[in-house]
Amino acid sequence: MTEVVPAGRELRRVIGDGASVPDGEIDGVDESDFIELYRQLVLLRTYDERSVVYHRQGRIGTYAMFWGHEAIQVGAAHALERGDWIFPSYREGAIGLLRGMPPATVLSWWRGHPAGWWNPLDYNVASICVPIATQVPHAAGLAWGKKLRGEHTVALTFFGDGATSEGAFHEGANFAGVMRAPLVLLCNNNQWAISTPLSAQTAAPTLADKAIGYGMPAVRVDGGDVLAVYEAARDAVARARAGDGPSFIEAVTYRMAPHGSADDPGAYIDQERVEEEKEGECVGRFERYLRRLGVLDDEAVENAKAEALEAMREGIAAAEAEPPADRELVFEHAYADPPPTFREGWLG
Ligand SMILES: Cc1ncc(C[n+]2csc(CCOP(=O)(O)OP(=O)(O)O)c2C)c(N)n1
Ligand SMILES: [Mg+2]
Repeated sequence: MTEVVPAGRELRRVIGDGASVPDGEIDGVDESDFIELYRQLVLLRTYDERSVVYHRQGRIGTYAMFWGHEAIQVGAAHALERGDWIFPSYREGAIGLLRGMPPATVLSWWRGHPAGWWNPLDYNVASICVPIATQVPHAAGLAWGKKLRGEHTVALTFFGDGATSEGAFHEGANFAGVMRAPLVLLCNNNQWAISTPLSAQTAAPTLADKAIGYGMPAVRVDGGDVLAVYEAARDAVARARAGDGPSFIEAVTYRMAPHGSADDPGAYIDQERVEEEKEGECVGRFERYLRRLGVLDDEAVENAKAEALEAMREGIAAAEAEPPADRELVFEHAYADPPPTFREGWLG
C-alpha cells in the first residue's frame, strides 16, 4: 500500500521570479510543450477576458470568470491523455477548448442555448457542474467503472476550496480511496468561496491534509505556476494509471477576479492583496519564464494573442447565428409528463 503522509506545507514551484527566486528544473518537457502550454494559457485568458466583455454587452448570461486560474487548468489538462476524462466545475467552464471544443459551443452554454449542450463522449469532458462538488462522485464513479472494465483511463476533477466542505466531496473522495479508483482530485484553493474566506471555511491547516482521511497522497503546488501544476498532475495521473489509486492536489492561488459577473467583491475582498497577486499572475509569469529561456519572442506572443482573439470573434458570431432555441427543450429532459400548468401557461 502507498504510504500516506501529511502533505508538505511548502508549495512546489518550478518557475522563479527572474531575480531572487531561481527557476527550478522539470524533466520531460521540451520546447514544443512550452509553446503549446503558452498558447493554451493565452487561449483561456482571451476567452475569459472576452467573455466578461460579452457579458457586459448582454451577449452571454451570468458568467463565472477564471482570470488568474488558467495555469491550473492548462497544467492539469496537459498531463492527461485524450482518452482521459475531465469533470469541471463552473470555474473551468471553458476547459473543453483545450480538447478542441469550438468557442461557439462554450459561449452557447453561457448563453443558455442548447447548442452549448455538448456530448461529453465527443471530448471526454463532462458537463459543467454548478452545484458545488457534485462532479466529484461523478468522476469517482467513472474512474471506478473504467477500472472494472480493465481500461486504463484516468479521471480528473476540478473543485474549489469551498467544495471541500461539501458532503459530495467527502463521499466521492472516500469512494475513490476505498475502490482505488484512478482519479485525480484537483482542488483550486483560491481562498474564497464567494465571500467566505478560507479561514472561515475549515479548521484544517491545509486542504491537502483532508486527503489523509481517505488514504490518498496529496501535494501542494503554486497554482500560478503552470509547470508545477503539470508536474504534480503528471505524477498523480501516472499513479492512477498504474493502478495505485487516487491522489489529491491542492493548487494554491488567490481569486483576483469577482466570483462571477453578479458579484461585487469590493464588499469583502482585500483589494491591496488582489493588486499584489496580479503582479504574479500565471500567464505573464510563464511568458517571462519562456523569454528567459529564449523560446518565446514578441512575434510568437503576438501570434498567440491574435489567434485566440480571432477564435473568439468567430465563436461569438457563430453562437449568435444560432436560431432561437425551442423553449420546450428545457422541460423535455426534466419531465416525462410535464405538469398541465406548463402546457397551459408557460409553453402554451
Ligand atoms: C450545493 C451548492 N451549494 C451552494 C451553492 C452556491 N455557491 C455557488 S459558488 C459557491 C462557492 C464555491 O466556492 P469554491 O468551492 O471555493 O469554488 P470557487 O467559486 O472559489 O471556484 C457557492 C456556495 C451551489 N452552487 N451549490
Ligand atoms: Mg474558492
